[in-house]
Amino acid sequence: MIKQITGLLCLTASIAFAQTPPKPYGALPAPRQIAWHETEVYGIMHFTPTTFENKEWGYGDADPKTFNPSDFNADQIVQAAKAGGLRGIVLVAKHHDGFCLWPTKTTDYNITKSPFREGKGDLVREVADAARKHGLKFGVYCSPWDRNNAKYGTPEYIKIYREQLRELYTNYGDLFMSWHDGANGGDGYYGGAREKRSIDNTTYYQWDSTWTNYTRKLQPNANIFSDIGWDVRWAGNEDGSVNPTSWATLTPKPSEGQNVAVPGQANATENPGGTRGGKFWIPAECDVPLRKGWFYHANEKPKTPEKLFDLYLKSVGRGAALDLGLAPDTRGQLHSDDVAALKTFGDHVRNTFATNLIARASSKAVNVRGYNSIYSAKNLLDGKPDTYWATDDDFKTPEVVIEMNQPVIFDVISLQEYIKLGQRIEEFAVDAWIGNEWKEIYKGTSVGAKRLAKLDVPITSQKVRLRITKSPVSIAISEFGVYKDTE
Ligand code: FUL
Ligand code: CA
Repeated sequence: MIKQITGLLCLTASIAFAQTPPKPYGALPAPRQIAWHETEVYGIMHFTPTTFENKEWGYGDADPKTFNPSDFNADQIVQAAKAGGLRGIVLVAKHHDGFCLWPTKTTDYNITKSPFREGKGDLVREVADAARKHGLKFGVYCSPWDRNNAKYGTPEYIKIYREQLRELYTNYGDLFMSWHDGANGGDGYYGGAREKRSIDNTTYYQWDSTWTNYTRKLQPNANIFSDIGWDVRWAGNEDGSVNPTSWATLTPKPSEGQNVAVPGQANATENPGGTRGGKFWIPAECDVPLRKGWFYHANEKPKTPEKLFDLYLKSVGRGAALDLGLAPDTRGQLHSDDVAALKTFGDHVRNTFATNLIARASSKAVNVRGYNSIYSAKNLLDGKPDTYWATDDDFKTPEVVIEMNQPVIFDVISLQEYIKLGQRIEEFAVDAWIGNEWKEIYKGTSVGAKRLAKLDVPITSQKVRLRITKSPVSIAISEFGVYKDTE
């Protein structure tokens, strides 16, 4: 009798305990980063006097009058981006040439000195408005290296740069990204000096105080992108992909001989793969131009939609984001080739992922946390990112079998962890029931926000099995799906 009561008490206690959500594991994403993960694909737009000079890096000496688009149309650009499935636009408000696309008070080298809208234009405003009108997020990139500014290299320039950020942060609504690149110093016009200026980028820009006192204060929802985060890290290349194993966490490291890691002066060798168990949640952004260069050049062509889909799988499908460079031509619009490539790519993604072929299937998991339906394996198939399958603390390598009413044909697998509880899974496998036995069809590592796998050949099967094969803690998986690539 006593034994029975104790047993009962233990059972009740363990149920009550197990009904609490799993304890978070490792570094966690901030709410602004969770919103960023949902963006998945966005664009970065380069359009300055450099476009009209047909260069990639303007020297900073172009007459502002060269900035003279014949038919600028922010709607055309944003609509093409939207058709491509892009959910945000980062505008290069100032590139290395120093030309400001908004009527800044910090320098005369700006749009009001150009013929654009008879000197009354504000291109940042036009792109921000168009983005919001079509439901896209908006962000900015203001280059710290400024090849036009006479003060570049002196402490005064830092005040100017911060004031430029302040203008951009306070006049254009809520930003989803503040993009900071690492290109620094070197030769330039510098107010007519035409010389080489080098700065010590470990100290000169004082990123910590700029990000703390300007970015965080004025745009708390903006994700800071740079080689080292703070919110989103550079992928370590400009090819549009990260490693097949890529963790959302990173411990930024200084480059050799330095003691601080800063943009442009960090040891980015770990950036494509991240750091397992890294100190901070800093997922990767894969920035890659739609064409060859970041700026428009008539002799270049956009990437094919097939190539873009492949990059999508190697960025978004590895827990990162895809940031596609958009380069308006001298009219101030995207070339019809770019519009077509974006549309076909967008359709490809939309059509492929339109229906999870196992959405209506039944699921049988070896374990559900506390026998509680809140954590049921059904949550894997409901299309809702906020519901998840979780197991008891000691079930670190569980499996779940999904069974359909009839066989389905698929060649893409999708898996998403419930990242609010951290990146937990280290290895997993997917099997299909083929010819009366389980056959392993895919083996993967890091999952995080999303893992997509394209199989070499389509599989026909009525049953699939997901096996978590390595995890330091119990699992929390929000979505599992199989799809047929529409090509
Ligand atoms: C780089 C820059 O140097 C390129 O010109 C471009 O703006 C790219 C997006 O970032 O660091
Ligand atoms: Ca779900």
